[in-house]
Amino acid sequence: MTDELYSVRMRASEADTYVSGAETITDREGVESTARAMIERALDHPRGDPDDVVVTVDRLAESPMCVSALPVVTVEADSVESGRHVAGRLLADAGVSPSVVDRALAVLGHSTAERGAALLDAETGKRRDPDPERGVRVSRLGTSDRGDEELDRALDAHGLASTRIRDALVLATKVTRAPGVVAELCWSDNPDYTAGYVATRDGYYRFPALKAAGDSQGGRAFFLAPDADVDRTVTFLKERPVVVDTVQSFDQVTPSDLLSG
Ligand code: WAQ
Ligand code: MG
Repeated sequence: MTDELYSVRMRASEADTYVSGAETITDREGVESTARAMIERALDHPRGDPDDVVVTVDRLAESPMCVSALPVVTVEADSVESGRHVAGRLLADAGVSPSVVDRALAVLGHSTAERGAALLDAETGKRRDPDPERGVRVSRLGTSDRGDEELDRALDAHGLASTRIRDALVLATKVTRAPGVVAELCWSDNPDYTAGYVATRDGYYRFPALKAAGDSQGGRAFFLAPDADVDRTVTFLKERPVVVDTVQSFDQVTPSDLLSG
């Protein structure tokens, strides 16, 4: 990447309701094509017909932190129940108390069209984000040229070539680097997309289904250590540029592989 890097981000809304958003980091040369692609995606979004599309371009004031993508582990759970059970176990292992896991499942199961993630205290389940109506939007994240190539090659080799998976892996990689964050839980609000994941500092654990097909509720929850400094966490998530530069392992496991461990 050249020295001059830009954050390009987009948010689209319809009658003040969030429809879609996207964010990436690119060099000077990529700014225009990136912005154009984001606008096209926004105007053509299955969730709505936005009347307001805002694209923000700003030059990064600091060079990005280069990181390796989390190891990817696909958990071959054959039902939503089994997937959620294993997901809960992984979250518990990362320090999220069982009642907070239930709380998070309920939060994701009842939210549509939120632009950001819910920040939950891992011990009490209390919302810690400053504006719970909107959640916290992670920004200033992307891939380097090398990260791009490595991700393409690895995702393709494992039958995971999809922008959605790639974006989620990059986001989860940044989120689990944030000071104070112990884990993330996510599934899409797209009714056609049932897969979801748990991310911890150890890996990106994906499940074929964390919700039923046709369900248009989904979102993201980030779990915070009880002693986390929320301002620091939020500043990192929104402001600190992070790019994925390399990849790690890609594995497949069964639920019993994880539960017996
Ligand atoms: N920062 C914080 N929250 C976000 C962001 C962001 N940059 N982008 C999306 N969200 C939240 C927001 O509440 C969305 O409504 C919700 O996440 C879901 O977003 O490996 O596609 O883009 O196959 O629908 C998981 C991939 C895909 C699993 C998740 O999420 C896999 C996905 P979506
Ligand atoms: Mg998205």
